Amino acid sequence: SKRMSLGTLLKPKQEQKLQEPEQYQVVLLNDDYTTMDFVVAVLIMVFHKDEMEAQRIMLDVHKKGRGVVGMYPWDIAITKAEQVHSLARQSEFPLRCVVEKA
Ligand code: NFA
Repeated sequence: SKRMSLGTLLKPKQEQKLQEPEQYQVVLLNDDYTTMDFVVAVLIMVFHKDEMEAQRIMLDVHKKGRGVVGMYPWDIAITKAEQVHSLARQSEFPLRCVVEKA
């Protein structure tokens, strides 16, 4: 078929929307065995929450069964989930989190 010039097919660079990376939710799951203090410590260490925000998220997960801890690009979300599982395993807690498309 007849070929179009690239200039007609492509928008000028300045008009092209910057492609923001897709965001994924890291969701923390409640369980009956992981201590509240451990969950708060993980939220501070892995997700850089302050003490009050970490307490709020932990209690929300404790009451509701699950809760969004943060939104990140795929690679960062997966790495944070792995860090949570690694810390939990070292301390013999069953704490789990999952990564979900936002
Ligand atoms: N439900 C746990 C307890 O009562 C605390 C907890 C909160 C665990 C959030 C996992 C996630 N010790």
